[in-house]
Amino acid sequence: MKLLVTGGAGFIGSNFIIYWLKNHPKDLVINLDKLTYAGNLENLKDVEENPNYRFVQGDICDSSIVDSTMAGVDVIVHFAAESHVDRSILEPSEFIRTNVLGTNILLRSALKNKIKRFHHISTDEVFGKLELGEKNKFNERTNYNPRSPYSASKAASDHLVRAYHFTYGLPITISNCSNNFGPYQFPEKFIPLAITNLLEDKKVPVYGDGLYVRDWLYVEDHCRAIDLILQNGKIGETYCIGGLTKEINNIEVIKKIVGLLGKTEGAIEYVKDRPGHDRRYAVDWTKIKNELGWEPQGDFDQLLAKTVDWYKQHQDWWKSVKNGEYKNYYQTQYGIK
Ligand code: NAD
Ligand code: TDX
Repeated sequence: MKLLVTGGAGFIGSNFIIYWLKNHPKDLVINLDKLTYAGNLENLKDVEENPNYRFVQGDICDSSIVDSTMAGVDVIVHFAAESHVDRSILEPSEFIRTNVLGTNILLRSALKNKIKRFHHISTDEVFGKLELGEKNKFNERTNYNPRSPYSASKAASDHLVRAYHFTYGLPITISNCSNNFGPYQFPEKFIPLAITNLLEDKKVPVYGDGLYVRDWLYVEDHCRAIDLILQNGKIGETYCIGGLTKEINNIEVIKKIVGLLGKTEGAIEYVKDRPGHDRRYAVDWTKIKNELGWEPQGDFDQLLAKTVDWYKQHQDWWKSVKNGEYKNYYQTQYGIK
């Protein structure tokens, strides 16, 4: 099988390529990535010599490169996106361009090239927010209610993917997952930001009261879920993918990381809240469990410790990332260096 992975130099995409080539060594994987600030070929060093892997640098908004890269491809796994909520609040335009227009270019080309399956990676954020203390979780029937420019752009892309299925018969599947964590996550996101700041003896900025809840999903569990969808997921269907954490808030996550690194809670710094900050996400993953036999493996504390350890062992990786453009972003976002 020949797979086209978009955004394969980012956090989840690179974990997915490494996972795929390990578990499906006969398949060919093409990675189409623009290499924005979030794309990093260092993530793929272990596979760059693999004859079944090929990298193409290109923008998903560029239809000529998309068309030429798609020739002969069986399956597309579409990760490429602008992915950080805070950056979408600072400047939404690039989110609309890549996440909406770029997805449309890929869909058009997928149709022309008679792709067998277009799998779209989306987020639980398209469903909006849940309240603390309510029992509800997001599932495949939850109405869309995105509240940030990022989630609005992802919602638009989900709608387009479904529209191509119903209007033109494009064979699609969609997955909406919760917050991922693990190796190679760009340190603008909460967990790697906290770990790397603490390793640099810097404070960890916590938005608002810190009582926001996310449903943490280990990236390898996510990759396994995508694998099962690609193999057995029904065309036209959506699958929600969630984690193992039960209502754990940001402060509790930080306290665990502080403990793992032998730091003190004095390193936690409450800062101005994110505008429109969604209070709680929680995903009901019954459908993918019942239909495809997926469930997250392991335990949050153990996987968080493994992730902290990875950042301790890979200081060169994140130190080179936390440079240049990152410093400007950090200054703008947090007002501190
Ligand atoms: P990331 O920001 O780490 O990586 C995004 C990748 O896409 C980068 O390699 C970047 O260079 C590439 N890219 C961006 N614009 C591009 C363009 N125009 N053309 C080609 N490549 C482009 O993102 P991530 O955290 O790995 O997320 C991957 C996907 O998963 C995204 O679609 C995101 O919305 C979704 N998602 C992420 C999470 C999470 O917790 N990280 C949770 C749910 C869903
Ligand atoms: O400095 C911070 N301080 C803080 O308190 C940052 C960066 C975040 N936070 C909070 C905001 C959230 O409540 O931590 C929580 C997690 O924040 P992010 O890591 O920015 O993730 P989130 O906004 O929840 O979105 C993530 O999960 C869904 C990904 O970035 C998205 O790509 C994905 O779709």
